[in-house]
Amino acid sequence: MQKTILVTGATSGFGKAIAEKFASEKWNCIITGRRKEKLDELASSLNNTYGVKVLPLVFDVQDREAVFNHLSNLPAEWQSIDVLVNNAGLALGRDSFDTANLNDWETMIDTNVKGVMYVTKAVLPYLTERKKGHIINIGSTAGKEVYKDGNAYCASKHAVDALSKAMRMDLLPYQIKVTVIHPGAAETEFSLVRFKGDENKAELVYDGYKALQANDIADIAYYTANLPKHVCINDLVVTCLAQANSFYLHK
Ligand code: NDP
Ligand code: 8X3
Repeated sequence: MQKTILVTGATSGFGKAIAEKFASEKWNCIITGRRKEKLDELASSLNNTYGVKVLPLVFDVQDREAVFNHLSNLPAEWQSIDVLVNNAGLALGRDSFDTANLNDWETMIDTNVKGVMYVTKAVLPYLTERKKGHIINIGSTAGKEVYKDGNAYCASKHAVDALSKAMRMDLLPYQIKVTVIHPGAAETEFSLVRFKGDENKAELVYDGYKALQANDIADIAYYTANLPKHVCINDLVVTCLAQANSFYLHK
């Protein structure tokens, strides 16, 4: 039977690559994001290229009501979700604790932490009812080590790490797998968003080494989602060859 994946933040970067990878393997896809045009474009492309069914849903994961409105009453044919990927997220700014912007902090916490909680809560009934499913959370090396000027972003990704552990324990009775993938530096729109459209600053992040690419994370997500029923990768840290951890990057 054809499987279904729901991936948040599918308008660019990891989320888009994950949707493309699973669609290429004939999974039907529920894709979400705020940028409707990009989402519709991806939906058509997946449908035309791979012949899979695609349901694009436009909402902001920070908006609790919107999350539940869109996800709680999915059409019956879309309720058998096999894999949920909590990927939507962002960093805003890279500033010292004393000068960082409070609005940036709130957006990161609301998106990266509360967004994951809202989406998971809204989707869980479909998984618990069937006693089956797999939640893949996208954390970060920033969720393993705090780096200078990373404050709230690192805190939000430490929260994703903690939430993943909590989900894994609490969902054991339902036979739901929980995997958290923690990537290091990866070349997506991430730095452009972090540095608020400053292309020079964003490009510098990936200058002088080969960073992870979005399709690397998509391949890993696909691998973790296709292991035997009794096998679950709990926690996976992945960096490019040039990076050892949050602190050591060889350029
Ligand atoms: P991108 O900026 O390329 O993609 C981020 C995605 O998240 C977009 O599709 C965006 O869609 C979506 N998104 C952001 N905010 C919201 C929101 N409030 N509501 C709904 N969707 C939202 O970055 P990446 O692909 O790199 O990032 C994906 C995840 O990976 C994030 O959680 C990030 O923290 C994490 N990560 C990234 C790393 C990197 O170096 N790139 C390394 C480690 C982890 P839209 O704008 O259309 O809403
Ligand atoms: C993104 C990787 O090092 O910019 O989560 O925090 S880093």
